[in-house]
Amino acid sequence: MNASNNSPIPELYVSHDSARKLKVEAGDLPSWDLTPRQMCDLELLMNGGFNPLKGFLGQADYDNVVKNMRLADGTLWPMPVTLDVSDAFAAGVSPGQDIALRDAEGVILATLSVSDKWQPDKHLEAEKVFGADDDAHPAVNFLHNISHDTYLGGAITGLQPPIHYDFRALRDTPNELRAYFRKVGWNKVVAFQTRNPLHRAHQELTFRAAREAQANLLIHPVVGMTKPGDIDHFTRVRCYEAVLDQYPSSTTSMSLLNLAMRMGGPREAVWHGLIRKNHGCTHMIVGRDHAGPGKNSAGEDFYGPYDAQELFREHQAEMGIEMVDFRHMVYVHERAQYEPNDEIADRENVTILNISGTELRRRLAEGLEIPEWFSFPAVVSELRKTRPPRAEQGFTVFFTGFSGSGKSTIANALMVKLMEMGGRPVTLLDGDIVRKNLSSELGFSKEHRDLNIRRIGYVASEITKNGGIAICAPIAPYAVTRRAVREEIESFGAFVEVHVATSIEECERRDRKGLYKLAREGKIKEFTGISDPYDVPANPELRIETENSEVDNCAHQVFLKLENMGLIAG
Ligand code: PPS
Repeated sequence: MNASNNSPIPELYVSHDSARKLKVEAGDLPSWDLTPRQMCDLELLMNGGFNPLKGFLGQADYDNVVKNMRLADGTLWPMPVTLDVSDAFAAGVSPGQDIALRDAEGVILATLSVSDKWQPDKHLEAEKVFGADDDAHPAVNFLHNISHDTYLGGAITGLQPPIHYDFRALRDTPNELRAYFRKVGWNKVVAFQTRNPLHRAHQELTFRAAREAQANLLIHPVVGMTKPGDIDHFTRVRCYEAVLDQYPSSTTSMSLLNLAMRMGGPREAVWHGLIRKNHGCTHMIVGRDHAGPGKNSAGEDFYGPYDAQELFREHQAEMGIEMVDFRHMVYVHERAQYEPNDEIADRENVTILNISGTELRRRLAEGLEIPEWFSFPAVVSELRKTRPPRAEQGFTVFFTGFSGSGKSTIANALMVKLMEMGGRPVTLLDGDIVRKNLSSELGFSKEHRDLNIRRIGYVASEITKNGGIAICAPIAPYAVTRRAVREEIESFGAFVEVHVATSIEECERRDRKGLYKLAREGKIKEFTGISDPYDVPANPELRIETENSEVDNCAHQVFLKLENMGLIAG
């Protein structure tokens, strides 16, 4: 399997002149505005990154990919690459028709000749592709709560690549990389896939891999979509550039990959292998817990730490790319070097050091030391810029509970305490205030409530990103929407969910605004707790019982929680 993967591969683009003509014609077609994930998928479809796919999967291919990791003709393909659209859009489109695919600004990037339209069995997709129908898996959550319900399949005609303004010189299509490898005579190339900054262990691992495979090295970080909460790609690319100085430039190169990861563990590893082969690589590094999604809702790992290596090994001959597998690398203090954990024969007599991802986040959050044996000073300094100690970051406190539960009162008291303390601007997004200023046209249907909460989430995420404190106090009855808001905010700072757990009976007894009476009389429809649902938060950061506590005491509990989480200096 040592032949190079350097020759050109097919793309789905038409010539420049045809594209110009087709674009004008496509202006009249029904058009779909691509979601961020679909933009990533389309780019890799068009540039050959997903070769041999010719478009978004049709139903027969989809069914076989889900069940057997293969297209309908038997070709190995582990990940459904599907175009999900809203029911309203789907209703106006039939197989046999062409549609235009546009980016967020409305630029037509491609047309799709629709061959299939169907409603997928998402439960089956979750079970088969991701191993469990559990929303704790980011891709399963995406499938059930973000993805639309109808899939369109069909061949793509590529008109132009998506436009990127960031790091343009560092992005390469498969054919650009293949041409580069031909030019510099790299016949064997080992790819390193990553969604994290590189530390010394990664450098050692990549050096070893290149040595083992006698190959050149391609650092191939994902800059499309990674796991919610990951370090943003701007910071990561600055970190990569800092580390690249440590590699010999004649044997190592870096290129950015606009992939939307699914965190699908073993299947994702095989997918990554096929994508790297398309990008001209002959080898790929698969380490411990490759593309791992974290813990399931029972607190256990979704996949075994080396399941991805096993599945890759099983299929590598067919894939045409070889795995360089690595066990966990740890630092051996006495020898001042990194070694694979399972190859340390004298482990009784040496000091083995390791800093996990969680421990690194803790040290950054608390402004603690990050030792030189673990990372490079330039990388640590970049990370400290984006992840200052928690007490200097923005955050959001998100109260949820029934109307009249005491959310607003506690939120106000908390705001005053935080303002007394000073240091960061504090904004209160109270349910009633928001409905007056941001959401005055909205009612209380599920759709409107979701829109209202998403607006609050958006504003809170901007405040958090810019180092302020946002205090939100809406009812926010739906767990799924609260989770979406949490994910949006957690990319910038902490999200502290506080369930104000006053019972509906007590809220009705208090009936401070006289609304419960009206709700009982049917004069207010869809009233939360009376005639509309409320999902009790399963794992809020804090749950407050208000029935036997003063407001000040409740606010103090939140204050202590914030202190305990390191968000305010003790
Ligand atoms: S939601 O579900 O989060 O969008 O609700 P929110 O924006 O917090 O608005 C809740 C306030 O609106 C009043 N109100 C109702 N609440 C619930 N259900 C219905 N149908 C309804 N109609 C009006 C109520 O006073 C809520 O105020 P709070 O501050 O929660 O008591």
